[in-house]
Amino acid sequence: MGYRILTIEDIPKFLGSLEEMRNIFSDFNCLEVVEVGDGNLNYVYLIKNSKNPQETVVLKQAVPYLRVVGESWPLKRERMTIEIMALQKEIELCPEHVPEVYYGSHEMSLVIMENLSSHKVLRGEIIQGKIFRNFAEHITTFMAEVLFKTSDLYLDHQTKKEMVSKYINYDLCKITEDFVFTTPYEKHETNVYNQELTEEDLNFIQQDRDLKIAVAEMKYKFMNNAESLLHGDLHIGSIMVNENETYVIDPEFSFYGPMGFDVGAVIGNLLMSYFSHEYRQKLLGREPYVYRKWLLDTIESVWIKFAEKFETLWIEEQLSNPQLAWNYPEGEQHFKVLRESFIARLFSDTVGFAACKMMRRILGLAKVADIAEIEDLQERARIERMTLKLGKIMVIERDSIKDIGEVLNLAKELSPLV
Ligand code: SR1
Ligand code: MG
Repeated sequence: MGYRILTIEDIPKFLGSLEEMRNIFSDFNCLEVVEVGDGNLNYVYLIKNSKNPQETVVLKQAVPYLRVVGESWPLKRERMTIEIMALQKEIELCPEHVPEVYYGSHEMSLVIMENLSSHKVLRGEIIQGKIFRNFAEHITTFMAEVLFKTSDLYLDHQTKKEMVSKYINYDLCKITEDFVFTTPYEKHETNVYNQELTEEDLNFIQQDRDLKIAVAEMKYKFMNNAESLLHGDLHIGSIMVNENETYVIDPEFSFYGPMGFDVGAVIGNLLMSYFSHEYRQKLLGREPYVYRKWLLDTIESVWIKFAEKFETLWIEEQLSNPQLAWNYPEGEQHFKVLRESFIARLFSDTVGFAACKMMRRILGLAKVADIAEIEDLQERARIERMTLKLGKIMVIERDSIKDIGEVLNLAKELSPLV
């Protein structure tokens, strides 16, 4: 079967032709298909048996262009091959936080997976001011398991190098290199700004020596530090939640890169949510304190729990597989020093990448709804300026910021928690 772009009308027949769907659907004549994707890249459909809505799947297909722009922006559909492989690896390492995959076709560039029908996209839920008490616990388990167990700290030398080459993702890495690390920091035709931002606001980022150098350093790290298999786009729109469960979706940007890029994505997005809720909680008719405190506590927990879980996995790995390297009287202490310096460097990367992820959402092409959908453009610009200021400090000062508490204090200086 050659590649073809499926339409809503085609999908029931296509599903009916798949052996794997016979375990899911009892009847292919009553399938309801709705297009649900509002992402930038792909088409996503929700399919249900109208007579038995428990029988349901999600189908995601990559087209040979960027969905949000159209055929004028070609993008190889083979990105789905990476997404399918990344989902399979994540399921192997952390099945409790990844949707089940029922069928994947590299030829058709599509994947059919579990419909998380009782879960919603975290960004939308946060915009509405909902609290998820288990989120930090869950997302840190996912990140620690996947980032540790795909790194050289866990894999043997050959497997790791084979993985690096298997997950080469030229096209989507180029999107990140351009839209996270390049165009937002220059005058570029693809940038989109709130009209209330002034030339001075733009130059504050686009013409500052220290910032330009710091962002260039982060870009080089992104392109050269093949540490672990990353999700590659772990913003809060790539996470689905309900009160009890958390699922990570959409790993099409997956590749071998620096671990701090994923951790920074989560933290940078939550910092933007914190700023946006200075305004949003008032819109919802609430005092902002409780919700914004939960956001700050969550950011703190994301770093602290991630670092603890990552270190625990490393210690367990050493105990199960003791290396001669630390097998001498002071070896345990020396191993501890290595772990501390590794995690301090990972923290600096996390802060630097979080900063880039924040600034790009204000000045670059792709926005976050938390801020971009604030209708009062002056209020939006006020929140955007805070985001730019914090991003600038974080990326320039990333090596001297000592802990996550200091990041939160900087956020609170720009937008007091009251
Ligand atoms: C042109 S694509 C823009 C962004 O959408 C994705 O979610 C990634 O974040 C990418 O940078
Ligand atoms: Mg995505």
